[in-house]
Amino acid sequence: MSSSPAQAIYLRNYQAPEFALDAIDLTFELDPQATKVSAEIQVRALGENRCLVLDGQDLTLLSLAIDGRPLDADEYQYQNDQLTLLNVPSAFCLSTQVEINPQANSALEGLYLSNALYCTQCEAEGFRRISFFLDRPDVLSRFTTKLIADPQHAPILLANGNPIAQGTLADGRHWVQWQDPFPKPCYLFALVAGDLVCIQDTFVTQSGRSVDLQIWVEAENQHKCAHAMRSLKAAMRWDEEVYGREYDLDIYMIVAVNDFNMGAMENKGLNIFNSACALADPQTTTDLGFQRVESVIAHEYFHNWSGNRVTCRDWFQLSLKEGFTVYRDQAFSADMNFAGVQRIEEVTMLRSAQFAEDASPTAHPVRPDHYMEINNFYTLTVYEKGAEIVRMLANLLGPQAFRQACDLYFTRFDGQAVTVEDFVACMEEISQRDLSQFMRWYHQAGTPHVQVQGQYCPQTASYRLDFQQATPDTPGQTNKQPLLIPITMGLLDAQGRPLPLKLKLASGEIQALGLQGVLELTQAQQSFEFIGLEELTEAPIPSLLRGFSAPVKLSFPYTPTQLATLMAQDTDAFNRWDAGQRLALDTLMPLIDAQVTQIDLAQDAPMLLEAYRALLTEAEHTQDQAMLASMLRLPSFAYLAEQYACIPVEAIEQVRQAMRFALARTFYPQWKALYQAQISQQAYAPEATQIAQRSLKNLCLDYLLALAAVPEYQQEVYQIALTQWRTSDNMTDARAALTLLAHAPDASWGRDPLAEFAQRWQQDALTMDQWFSIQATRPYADTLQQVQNLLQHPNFSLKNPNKVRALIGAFAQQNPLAFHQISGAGYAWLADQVIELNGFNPQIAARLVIPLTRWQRYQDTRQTLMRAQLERIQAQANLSADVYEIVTKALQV
Ligand code: B3K
Ligand code: ZN
Repeated sequence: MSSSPAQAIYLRNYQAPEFALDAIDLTFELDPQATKVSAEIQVRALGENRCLVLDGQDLTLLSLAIDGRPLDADEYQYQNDQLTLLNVPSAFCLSTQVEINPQANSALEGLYLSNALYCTQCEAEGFRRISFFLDRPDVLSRFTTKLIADPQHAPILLANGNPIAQGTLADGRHWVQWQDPFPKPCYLFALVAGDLVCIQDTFVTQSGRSVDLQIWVEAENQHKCAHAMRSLKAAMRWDEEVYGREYDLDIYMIVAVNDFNMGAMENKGLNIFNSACALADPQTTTDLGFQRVESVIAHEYFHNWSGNRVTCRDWFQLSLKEGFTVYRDQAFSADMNFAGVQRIEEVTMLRSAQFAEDASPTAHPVRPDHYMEINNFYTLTVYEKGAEIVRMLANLLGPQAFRQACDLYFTRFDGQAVTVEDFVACMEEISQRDLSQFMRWYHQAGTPHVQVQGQYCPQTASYRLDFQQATPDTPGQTNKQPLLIPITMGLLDAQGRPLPLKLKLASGEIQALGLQGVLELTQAQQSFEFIGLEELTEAPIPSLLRGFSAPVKLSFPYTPTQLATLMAQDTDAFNRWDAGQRLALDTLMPLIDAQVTQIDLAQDAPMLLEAYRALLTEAEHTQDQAMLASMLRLPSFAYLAEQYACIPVEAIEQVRQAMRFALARTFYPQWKALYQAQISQQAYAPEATQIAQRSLKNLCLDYLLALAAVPEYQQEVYQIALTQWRTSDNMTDARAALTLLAHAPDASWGRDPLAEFAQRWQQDALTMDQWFSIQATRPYADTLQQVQNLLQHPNFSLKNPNKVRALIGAFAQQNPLAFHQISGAGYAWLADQVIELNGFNPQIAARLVIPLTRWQRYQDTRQTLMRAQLERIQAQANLSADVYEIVTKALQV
């Protein structure tokens, strides 16, 4: 908890540092409760100012000297997290010694203990909890780090860079000294010490250098590292091939720790990972888990260039490294998996979760202009929408020019701390385009709405598309300006055949675009006219926003028949899927509005019925199970909720379940046959084809279990799920079956399997997280009571962020019926947890409170109840800046 009151920091007040800290030589004498940190810092004044103000938080100052001369008490001040040194020389060596208590550090920021392991997390502002320093990303220093520890407790001592010396002291403690040759901001500093084992490999870079790859874990996790290592090597090769980027040190280390606030951290040469994002084995990890490991390993590796070699000038520029790096890891994952489905998954998340953030009290631009607590800005907007911005740039420039612009960026700014403008300037320079309007994507919060109408004119054989764009107001931002929105598109005839695009320009000139083009929307209203459509007898079908070419909500008055044609025929996989989503929304939303409890497909959903029939008829012959599974999946609760200003919680859930039930019943033989056709005798491997097959199989199982309460199907579907649970050799299938059993209306179905799971995995913390999540997401109101009981379970701990996410996070974010129960009990319980967490881990507390901040989206009773909980939290003494900022924003609107 910060001792100073929370105050906003503004981008417009940025000032360059007045001192350079060229080098820092650190010595850690590690001790659980009293670690001594000595630092020798080479300081150099850059201007006239001789008053040096360093950051430092919760540090016990032991000694302070300038060029070896200890300072008198009147020569410095340490208060409000700042150490002020008056009248310093223009260049000098500052020696500091402080004491810190890693064991008492439950915020998991700075140096802390995870079980018996010392580890650090310094981004964004954790280094100030380790040593006095200029804790800002635009101060780059060369780091040397000496670690001293008891060899019994900490036989392994790791830090950034290369090991340069080691030895043993007279008192029996051992030490290792590390040196990082690359100047870096202190947020990339890391150390790890403890009893670890290592999986080793080597990678030969494109220029022929050999790099040692090491993954460090606790001994019991040694068998779970192969996938991370494979992923790392694939990422290293990919970055060489696609971006020409080579790794720069002789050693690359990854450490997995159990207690970690986020997924992982890209510390130079020493990545620290949440074990959930590094460890994987078929017995305990689902396909999704394997894919997450692959993408997070790649993400952190890619940061070595997009983030570390070229870093951020200030924290407002966070998306400069995060948006770009997410874009890079998405492109990597698309190359490793099925690209179409990969894109569908990215957009699904963006449209349900990031769009919701954009429409909430915590909405903010991809580059925010102020913050109280920077940790609150590691958001979907900064990461995922930031990645969409880079994707638009890549598409606007085309692959060659984009690569050249990236080369220019990496070369020009190597070793520097830069801004979003610097990045976009490289794009401008290479493409010779003016991207000043495009920059609005970084400044304006909110999701743009694009409304499109089509006008077909048989007389002139032309088709005109009329576009309107508008971005809604967001807190603190009104009157948004038009954006440059790239619309990748094509036209289809009524039979679904692609039509050549001949665009009539304002000059009267005709531009032939081939079968696909990109329309650049720049104005609030704009029209595009296509000519030469003499062959047509009726209006063409526009396929708009292919590949989701811009992060917008696009509407077009499609008829159900047009959507069915797009679903079946469009050349763009994403739009085939999205046409299905549109058809499903158009079908489900009127049923939700009517609050129906039963659906007669022939009457209530004739086109959707036909679409499913067509998909299931072709299913047997499909080569693309991944795509088929995506096409057959109904829109999620979250995506449906996003369509409503006021979310009808029960009606959405009721209609989704009724539709699932109706589809299950109508196509029961097809689901069963398709399910059986996907059962494979192959040994489990987390590779794309198998993953696709399992996702289709488990989707079929999901439909089958929709009939769990129907007497004539009950026994059969129960046996199918139970058999899968009992016989599967991998967690993907086991978890899918267990979830469906545990979520069945008859609670007895899940009882034994859940007990068996706990019995088998109680020693395995990560695996037990899944057990907590499955129970937290049972879609019944009485789940709250069960979740309350689970808080007391011996495997649960509020101190472990993974557990908090698995139980409390899953309940609040993935169990709408139970969380939003009209009594308000779900809200009150969440608030209790937030208040407790605020006391020891503000970052996690601030994440957890988010569902309550979305109160505006629910009906009055819920609004009142949610606000009451926010007010209760706000009234707490000792509220952290993290929670204070979020709660205040939520109550201000
Ligand atoms: N850069 C880190 C996130 C740090 C979060 C600090 N609260 C992980 C990543 O995005 O790669
Ligand atoms: Zn990142």
